[in-house]
Amino acid sequence: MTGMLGCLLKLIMDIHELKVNPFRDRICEVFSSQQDGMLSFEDFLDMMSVFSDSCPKNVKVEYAFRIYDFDNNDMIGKTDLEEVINRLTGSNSQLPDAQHLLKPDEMEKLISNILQEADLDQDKALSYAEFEHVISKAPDFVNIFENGAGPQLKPPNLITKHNVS
Ligand SMILES: [Ca+2]
Ligand SMILES: [Ca+2]
Repeated sequence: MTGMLGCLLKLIMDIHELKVNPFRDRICEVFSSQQDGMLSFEDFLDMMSVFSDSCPKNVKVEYAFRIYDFDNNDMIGKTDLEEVINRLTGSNSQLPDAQHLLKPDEMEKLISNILQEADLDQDKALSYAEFEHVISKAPDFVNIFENGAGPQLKPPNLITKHNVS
C-alpha cells in the first residue's frame, strides 16, 4: 500500500535529516531514556513524533529548550547560547577541527543582543518562560524539528553564491 510506503520513505528521510542536524548528539542525549545518548526503540519513536509535523508546538519548544540547555541546569545561559550559535553557524565545538565563524566580539555582541531582547528578569540566562516568549517572536529557533538543518541564521556574508549556468 502506498500509504505504508509513504510512511516508510518519510521515516528514512527524517533519519537522513537527523544525520545532518547540527544538534544530533544533543538530540540523542535528550531523547535517551537511559541518558547515555543511546536510543531504545521507544526513545526513537518518541523522537520521531516530536519531529513530525503533527507534534504540538509547545512540545517542540519544550524539547528545543532541553536540547539548547547543554549543561542541563534548566536555564539557557551564556555558554549554552554560545554553543547554540556556534552550531547554527556551522561550527560544532565538539569537533576537533571546528572553525568559529564569528569573532569573539561578534559572538559577545550577538549574545548580549539575545539577552537584552529575551532575558526579562536580567539574570543573564533564559528560563523556560523567557525562552518560550522569545520563540513566539522568533519561531526559527524551533526549526531544528522542522527541516533537520537547523534555523537559517547564517551570517549574511556566508550566503552561498548561486551557480549560474
Ligand atoms: Ca544551561
Ligand atoms: Ca532570565
